Amino acid sequence: MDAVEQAKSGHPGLPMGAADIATVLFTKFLKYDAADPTWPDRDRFILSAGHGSMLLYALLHLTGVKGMTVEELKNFRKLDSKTPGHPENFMTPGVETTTGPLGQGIATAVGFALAERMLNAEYGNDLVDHYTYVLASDGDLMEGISQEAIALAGHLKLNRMIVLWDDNGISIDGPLSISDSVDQVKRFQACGWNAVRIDGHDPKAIQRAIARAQKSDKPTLIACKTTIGFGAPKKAGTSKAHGEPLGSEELAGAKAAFGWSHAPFEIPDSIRDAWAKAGKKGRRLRKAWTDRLKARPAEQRAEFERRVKGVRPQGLADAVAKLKDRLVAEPQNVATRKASEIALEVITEAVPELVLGSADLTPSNNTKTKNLTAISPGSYAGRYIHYGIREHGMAAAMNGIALHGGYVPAGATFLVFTDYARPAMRIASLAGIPAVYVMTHDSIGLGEDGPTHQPVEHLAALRAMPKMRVFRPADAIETAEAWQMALERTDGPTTLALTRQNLPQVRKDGGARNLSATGAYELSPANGKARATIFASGSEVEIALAAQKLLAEQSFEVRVVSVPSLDLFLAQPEKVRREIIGDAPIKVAVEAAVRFGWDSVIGPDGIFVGMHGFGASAPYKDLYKHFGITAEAVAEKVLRTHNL
Ligand SMILES: Cc1ncc(C[n+]2csc(CCOP(=O)(O)OP(=O)(O)O)c2C)c(N)n1
Repeated sequence: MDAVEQAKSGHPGLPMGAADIATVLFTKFLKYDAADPTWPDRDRFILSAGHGSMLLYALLHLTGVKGMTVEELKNFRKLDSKTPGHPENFMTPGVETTTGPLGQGIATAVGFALAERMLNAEYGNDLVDHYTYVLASDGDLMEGISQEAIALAGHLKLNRMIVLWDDNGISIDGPLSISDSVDQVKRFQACGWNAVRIDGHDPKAIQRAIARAQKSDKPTLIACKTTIGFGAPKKAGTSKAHGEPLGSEELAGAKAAFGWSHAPFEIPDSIRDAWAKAGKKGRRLRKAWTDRLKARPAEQRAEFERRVKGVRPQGLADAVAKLKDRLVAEPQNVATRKASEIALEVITEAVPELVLGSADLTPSNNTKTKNLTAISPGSYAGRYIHYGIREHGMAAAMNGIALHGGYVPAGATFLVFTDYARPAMRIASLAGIPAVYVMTHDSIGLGEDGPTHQPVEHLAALRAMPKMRVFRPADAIETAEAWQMALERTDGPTTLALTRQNLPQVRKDGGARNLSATGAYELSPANGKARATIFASGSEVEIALAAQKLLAEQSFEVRVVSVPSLDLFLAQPEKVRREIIGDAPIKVAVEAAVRFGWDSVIGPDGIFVGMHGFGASAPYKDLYKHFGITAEAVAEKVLRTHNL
């Protein structure tokens, strides 16, 4: 209450209403040691209702997490504090994941709970054996993503996932009854969950319900009936307690109601001691766990430690270099989705923590290599996840899998459906989560399925997302390089945009040097001084090369620059960019997508050959002709500009 009051903004309602739930959970159940908030076998606590962040910060402070001082509580919502408006896992020790967009936390928790079971299947009960607790609000359960999440968790029987729902019946506009009449208990039960209702202010009832949930063979929802802003004389139970400071009168009234006579931020010793004790209760368990880890054979222990720390294996670069040599010896004129499968056959062996999956497009995304087995309900030894037709749920679960530790998740669908996954992809970018999105059917090149399935603005939209890296490889070698870059990256996500249609292999060089690492490089130099540069990505590199040939036949020399990652290229130092862009007077970009973003390479006067609106349904070769994305069109536009 004091922190929200001091910040003059924030949400006191949830912290006050859910304090009883959190107290029982943190003092009686949660397995953690405040001295080491990153201990791999700790229970995870996810505050899905991120607006109630002060509850979490108060808990981290009281249990004694290092750095979570009372000063941080006083600096709530201030720049560079460890107490930002919504919880950020990269700012605050003890925060498991960034939350704030309602629904993300509960959906991310599914990934945490799944990773726990998968790692348990690999390393056994004595190293991996913990619960994932979620505190969710009405808003979390109203969001559509919650359905994808609970359906997946229920199906997979993730019985170590326990959701405590702050069932206070209030949101911003007023009582929930003005907009919702779902029976959440029945909904969860229909999705294969246990679901019970309790009084969320009765510590005994909370304790009994969690104890029972821990023994369940299904995930559990505990609907905790609470009063928002519990204790505030007038605002309790109303939307006024939700998102604004209580104000001095209500604050004083609430403190009086609780018999609290201490100054703001002052915590009496007896209470401080009791919480400090709670913060230490996992210490013995952690020490015993460390002993068990030490008792493992050295190699196994080192591998476990490497994986949970997120360090990539030694063999990746070597495996990719060898694959590239093989591709040079035996060129593959295949779709880049197929090239990705070829790369994965090698990479999945080199990177045992890579876990693949698809939102029900496995045969189209080419993500399930022969060496991977799928996990199934109750059986978690495997490295492939059938996420079902749940793109958003998949992307959020991937965040949880990555944040849990021990795995690198790669999930797939069609590029156009990144729209369905985008809010979770944005969290991955913001929170620096190294997930990989395998997005196939990346342009009008998918053909007959038509404009609903043909992405045109998606590359630009993804490139605009800070810290998201987008690769659109041109052939099998660039695809292997893109996979290498995606997996070597540990500070953010990568999208691979891959074709449905076959492409010629344009690269003739193998070996360890990764040309895609600068985002763009000269693929085919001019024979003499270049009069134009053609930049292209993915399937249009082939068109750029054909245009180069056509122009050469007319003694007009141009160079071709392949741009597998426009955003990575634009992030290069100016010198590198200048060198690759070159000084040929005419600049052309060819990409079967909208122009947005390309001006930073070709300038406003550059020639753009691509899409100017939505696609159409037809065989892909007809579409390329129809939309004028052809070598002839490129050559003609270059010559016309030259002759101006
Ligand atoms: C996806 C998303 N939409 C909208 C919001 C804005 N928002 C923040 S809190 C809130 C109401 C939440 O009500 P409830 O979940 O019942 O929380 P309580 O009022 O009980 O604290 C809304 C709409 C958001 N954070 N995320």
